[in-house]
Amino acid sequence: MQKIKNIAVIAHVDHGKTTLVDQLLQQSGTYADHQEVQERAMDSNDIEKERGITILSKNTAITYGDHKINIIDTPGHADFGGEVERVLNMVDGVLLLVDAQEGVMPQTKFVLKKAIGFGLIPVVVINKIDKDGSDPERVLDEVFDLLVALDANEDQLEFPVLYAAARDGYAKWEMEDESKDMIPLFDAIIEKVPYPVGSPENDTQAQVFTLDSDNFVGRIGITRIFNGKVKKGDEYLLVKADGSKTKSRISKLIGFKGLDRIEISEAEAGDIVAIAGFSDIDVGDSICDKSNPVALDPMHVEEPTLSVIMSVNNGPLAGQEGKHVTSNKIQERLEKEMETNIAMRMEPMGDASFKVSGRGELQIGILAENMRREGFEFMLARPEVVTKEENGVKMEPFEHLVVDVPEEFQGVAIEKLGKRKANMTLLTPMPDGTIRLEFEIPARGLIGFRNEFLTDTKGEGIMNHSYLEYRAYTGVVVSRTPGALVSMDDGEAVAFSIFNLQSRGVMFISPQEKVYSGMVIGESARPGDLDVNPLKGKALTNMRTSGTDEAVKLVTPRKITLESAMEWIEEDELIEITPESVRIRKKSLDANERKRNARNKKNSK
Ligand SMILES: Nc1nc2c(ncn2[C@@H]2O[C@H](COP(=O)(O)OP(=O)(O)OP(=O)(O)O)[C@@H](O)[C@H]2O)c(=O)[nH]1
Ligand SMILES: [Mg+2]
Repeated sequence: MQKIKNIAVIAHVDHGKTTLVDQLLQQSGTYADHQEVQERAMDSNDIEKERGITILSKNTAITYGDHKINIIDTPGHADFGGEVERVLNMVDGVLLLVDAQEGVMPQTKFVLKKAIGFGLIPVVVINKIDKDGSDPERVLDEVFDLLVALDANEDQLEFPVLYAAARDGYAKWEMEDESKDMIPLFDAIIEKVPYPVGSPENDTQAQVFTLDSDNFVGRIGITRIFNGKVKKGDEYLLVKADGSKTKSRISKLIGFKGLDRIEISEAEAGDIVAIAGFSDIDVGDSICDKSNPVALDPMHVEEPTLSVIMSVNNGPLAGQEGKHVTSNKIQERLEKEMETNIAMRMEPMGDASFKVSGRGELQIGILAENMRREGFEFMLARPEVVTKEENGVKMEPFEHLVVDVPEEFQGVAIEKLGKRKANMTLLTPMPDGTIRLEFEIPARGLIGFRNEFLTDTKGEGIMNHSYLEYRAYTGVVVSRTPGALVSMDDGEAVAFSIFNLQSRGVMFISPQEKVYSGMVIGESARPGDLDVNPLKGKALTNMRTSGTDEAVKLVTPRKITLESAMEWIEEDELIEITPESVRIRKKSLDANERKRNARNKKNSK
């Protein structure tokens, strides 16, 4: 029987997980000579590469001495917390990375809490010790205090600690040790992470934690084998969360080696392999012995906290840029997403619209971004938090928020967050002269806050947040103050009128861009919406003769991205998303109707 270790690498965003996995792949000699590999090799999909963040958990395998180590790299961003939760039950240990300067951050708490909940003993890796301002001892204290606060047991409090610079390829047991290579970390994994329990002699039990597909064999489930063996060509039972069972034969069995996948004929308890042959295989399903099927516990992840209504584009420019524009197509795509993404939910709302729920704006935004790249066209409304009722009390999600600001911005940060119903729990002066403020805040209060915060702190503030728990609803939270500049005509925007409108606020559009009545073309400098005309040209003769046209200098418009739009829009606005454009519009395109609605709203208050 092969000696196997299964680990997940977990941490707050950017603390160096994927970079560490690079080095483990590199230094274990997993790559073939001359194999060309990119930096952060595990971040393999397009959006991950573009943004330099991990979105999906992915597994790889290396050989170290006589051991096989299966490693799962996980995302650190709070919105993808479900990706961490779904893999923690598949491993027997975790490497918890903590940035030696930033220390324990909101998502460090979230992932460690989950790991502790699964009974795992973390191997703590204090990373980026090369950084100026790093303070490994302070960070170690923070980790210890956190474990105590999380009610860790005695074994867990005895966690091993290493100091590392993943980027520079070394880890060591003591700060004084020589900075050489990753061998101390390999040794820590071998010594400190327990072997898988379960036996190849038992009846087969395996669980799917990732779904994949292959043009030739169809759906593939990446599974952890907990007991028994799986053999190519043999028949097994697939047991779903609802208890339904289907019998099928394994048509292809795939093993992992570095970035490669290799066909194998058999694998046994403790290992992680990919299985093809079950046409309706889903994340969380069990693959069991056909005569004695004992299903594994279905996966549990935290419920979504944020939802957005996605609907068919019905604006004047609808259908011009997208390939898939119908309600049926959108529904099909969303249903497919829900099969693999166990942290998201989708609910048809009638009226060609769907409620899509997830952990945050980024998670929903990435789904929308993937869809537009696939040729979809649709609209999104303002994100709303998912409230629920407990014993007759309305509850809403709260987040743990940490902001780091230069001292001079401390006041404005506290003031603005106060308006958003944040409750300050901690104020810590940091060694680099900045102030760290910690808050508990309703998730609602964070919608649209990032932009304002960056402006208020002249781009120097850093904010991080992560899901805390549901608490009683807190009443009204302030939202965007500036109004919208709304086009009152259809056509192509004209440079000269954009120039004239610049004094009214910040423009979102450039000359020649298509606009329509009811489309938002800029942010007004004042509260309250303003109907404006971006099509009003100057008579041509004038243009040629006046000479003053030299002065028509246009300010670069603010670029509307999917996520900035999600942060920015109000309840009466929508985002129109196509493969080529992201536009903001009023829900009601008719100016008179908008005025009527506004009046009614005011009267009802
Ligand atoms: N100075 C320094 N920078 C590092 C070190 N390790 C990683 N980085 C840098 O930190 C940044 C983030 O690294 P990643 O490996 O993508 O971090 P991650 O934890 O995988 O990020 P997410 O998956 O998005 O949560 C990159 O710019 C790395 O080059 C280190 O030891 N020292
Ligand atoms: Mg990563």
